[in-house]
Amino acid sequence: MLTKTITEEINAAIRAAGDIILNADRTTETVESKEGHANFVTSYDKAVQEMLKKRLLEILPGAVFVGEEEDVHAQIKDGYSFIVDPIDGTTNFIRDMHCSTTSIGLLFNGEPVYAAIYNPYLGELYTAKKGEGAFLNGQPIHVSDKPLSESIILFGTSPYYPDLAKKGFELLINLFSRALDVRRFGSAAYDLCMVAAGRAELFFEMQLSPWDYAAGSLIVSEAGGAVTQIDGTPLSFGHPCSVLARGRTDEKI
Ligand code: 2AM
Ligand code: CA
Repeated sequence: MLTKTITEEINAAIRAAGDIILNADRTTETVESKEGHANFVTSYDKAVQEMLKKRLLEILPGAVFVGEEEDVHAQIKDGYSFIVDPIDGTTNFIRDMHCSTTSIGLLFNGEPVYAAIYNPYLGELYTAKKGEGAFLNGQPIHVSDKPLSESIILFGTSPYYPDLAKKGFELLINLFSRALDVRRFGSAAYDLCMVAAGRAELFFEMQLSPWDYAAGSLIVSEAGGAVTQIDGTPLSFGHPCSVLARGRTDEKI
């Protein structure tokens, strides 16, 4: 049973992650390249993950913990699983662009039941509990119902998958020609929060990993939106897939 104490403790842990990000000493930061193009990890991604793993497993002992920066990723299974991105928007963090988030998704039997995404630069904590709505700093949020012609489109470029990146730009130019404008933040978790809060109408990326969208997908759906793969099939939380999030589903994209 997901008690208020448990969700409050998760919120406290994600705020502590934000403190680490805000207090990062850039002179001692180390940056390593991971597999593929434009894929980095810093000592702070690892430090935040280590702190969260310890705290979250104290909150729910026995839960599976899946963290982006682990060498081997655990498989989600029945019961509780945390899916965590310690810093979503690592390239922004390295460049000091002040647009990165921490993302914690809590799954029960493979489906998200609680989500928290924190943008420490703005002090914005987005949360959602299955069946109880989505919130920004405790205030209810809702997706926008603006038509495509009045929409802000968010997207990720998938720089690490060149073939997919090209397809993504083709879809982007198609949408751009029918929408108000486009934006690219560099943190998929934050993009999903923007859609949930009705600040943007649509987000897509050709391939993301479960830690990028496990929490954000629940926040969008609890805010009244829909999140699927780009072809409309359900998201997968066990392996990477494309992501399409939007407030309205009555217009063909
Ligand atoms: P990250 O900053 O945690 O790595 C940018 O397009 C979005 O894609 C960010 O949310 C980024 O998360 C994520 N991302 C970066 N590298 C990725 C990879 N190799 N596979 C999937 N998503 C990735
Ligand atoms: Ca990350």
